[in-house]
Amino acid sequence: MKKSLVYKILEKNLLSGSVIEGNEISIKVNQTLTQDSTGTMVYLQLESMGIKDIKTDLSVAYIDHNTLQSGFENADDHEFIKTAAAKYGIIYSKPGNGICHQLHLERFAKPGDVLIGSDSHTPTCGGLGMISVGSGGLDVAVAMAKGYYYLKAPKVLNIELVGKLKPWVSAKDVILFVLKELSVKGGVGYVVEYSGDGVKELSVTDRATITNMGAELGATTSIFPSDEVTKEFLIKQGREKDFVNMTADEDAVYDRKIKINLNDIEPMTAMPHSPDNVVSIKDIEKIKVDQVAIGSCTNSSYTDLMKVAKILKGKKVDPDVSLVISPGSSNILRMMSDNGALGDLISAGARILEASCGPCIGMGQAPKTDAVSLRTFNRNFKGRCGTKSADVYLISPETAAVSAVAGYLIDPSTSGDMPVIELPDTFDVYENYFIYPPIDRDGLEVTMGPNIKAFPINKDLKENVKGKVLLKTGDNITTDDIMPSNAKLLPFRSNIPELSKYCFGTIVDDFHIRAKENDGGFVIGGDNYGQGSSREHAALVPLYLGVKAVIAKSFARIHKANLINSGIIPLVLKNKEDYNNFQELDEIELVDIIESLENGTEIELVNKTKTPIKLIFEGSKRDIEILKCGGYLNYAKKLND
Ligand code: MIC
Ligand code: SF4
Repeated sequence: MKKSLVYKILEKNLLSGSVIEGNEISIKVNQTLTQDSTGTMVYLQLESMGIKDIKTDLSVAYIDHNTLQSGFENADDHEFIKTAAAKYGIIYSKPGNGICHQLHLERFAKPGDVLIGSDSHTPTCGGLGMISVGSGGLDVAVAMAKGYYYLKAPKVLNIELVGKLKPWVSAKDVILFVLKELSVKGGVGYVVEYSGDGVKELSVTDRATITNMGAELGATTSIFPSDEVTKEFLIKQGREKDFVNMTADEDAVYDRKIKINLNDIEPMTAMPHSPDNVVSIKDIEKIKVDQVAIGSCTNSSYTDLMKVAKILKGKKVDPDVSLVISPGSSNILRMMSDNGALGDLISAGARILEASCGPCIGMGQAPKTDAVSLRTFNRNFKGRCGTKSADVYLISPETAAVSAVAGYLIDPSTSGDMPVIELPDTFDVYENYFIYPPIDRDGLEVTMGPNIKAFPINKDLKENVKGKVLLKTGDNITTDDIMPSNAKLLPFRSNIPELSKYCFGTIVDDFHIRAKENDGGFVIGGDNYGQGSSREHAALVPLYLGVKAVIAKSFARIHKANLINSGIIPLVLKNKEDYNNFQELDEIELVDIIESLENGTEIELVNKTKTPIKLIFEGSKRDIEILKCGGYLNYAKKLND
């Protein structure tokens, strides 16, 4: 059978199982990445595994999220990660070096290899022909400790790109267009594989913008072939030796195919409050803008920021607009400083931040009350920017720059000639923000500040599980809803008890109180429960508060894996209409759950006042063993005993 690129790489790295759609397989992991806000948990978990050396070819610990040190907490987390990196043989990327995905693409990503990262936007490196999957921190710790990763062999959705983008239309508009077509759950269960003549029209960083936001489709990952464009990118980064040509077989077999003519795409925006709420900008009324934020792992490449600098050169940011720019990497910032583009940004009135996630994760720059904020980022969930009443629109860097000058959200294609960016022959890479692990690591220990607390561990699953419905949520609940993340809360990523006070904070203020008063209980969700980030805090905090199971119409991939790893049972309603039969504080019981899980039969839920409801567990035999042990760490311990 003619193979997709995805299946070729999975087969190359296969450790167990057979790569047939729907089968559970394990694959060899070549590289891992962590960032600091998920990384503290990862390295605590790695510590608990008692290993000496990691099993990957390369692992990198980036510090890019919690870079605002308003107290000792973040600085302590950085120190912990730095010492853990040295102890286990991991490369440490200092704060200020840039955003993990942009840096990994520039410095380490390799076509044909497998990367697992504790961040949902790890698929960015798919732009370079690599299988790069975002996962919960524990899966990354296991990948480092054991060298493998388990996943369900995915369905493959082929997006064939033909034609050429019109002036002022860019890669961001392409992925917004795809989101409009497929929605935030359209990619669940799939890897998206791009092909077609249109691919060669896109640079590696354009491709990375597209694979980055495949996370917003709910896809396991997205991938582009590795071709001459990839080779040229690697040569400029001084990494020609990493190049391998990787493409799908001609006439490869796919589970679903879509064809997109790049020429049909217009400048787009995702309107509040979902990345799939997409329209063509020309079809909406002019909107007055208060803030424009440029950067994030989606749009902070050299080309993106140079386009912005060219548009702003000699112009002035509108008096009512705050324009803030966070570059993707220190090298990009340095190059723009050397070639004068940084001066053009500053002269126009832009606020320049350090190379980091910055406003994308609410690390400062929360807009004013009721503000309209245009962002080149990837998520516009309500409240994520730090201001609940703000409206965030996702747009391309071109649209951002033109709108910052105009003071309104406008279609950039009415703005005359589009800037063309010439890439330098070399990116003149330098290494001063990377700390490589010492060769002799004997006797090295980690440093843990007072803010770093132990993480909760579950107990063995019981045959019957009962409790009250603590919360009933709607569809597309995000991990930003379950465990909000902002400048105030990020310092507590290694302090679950403190974080727990804010659980489900965008929906209710008192979830932690409800949970304590009722000795834990259940959460009821709608479709696509847990979409968004990879943060396992969205499972660890509910675990700490005694949540036993989440019952939903359907789940997002990474969050479901995080629930299982924490020993919280994700259960799907057999009949979606039964969602209407739950009310908060209903007393419910899961009956004979272990027996049903083992026999693969439906699980009966008894609701004291109503007729029983049928639930389904959608997972592998291994997942069931993990749940029976009360989570992955207990399971791994039992395997070792
Ligand atoms: C995000 O963009 O939501 C984050 C912050 O990068 C998260 C990780 C986290 O919560 O630490 C993600 O995307 O996985
Ligand atoms: Fe950082 Fe934002 Fe990218 Fe998450 S989405 S990794 S917060 S830049």
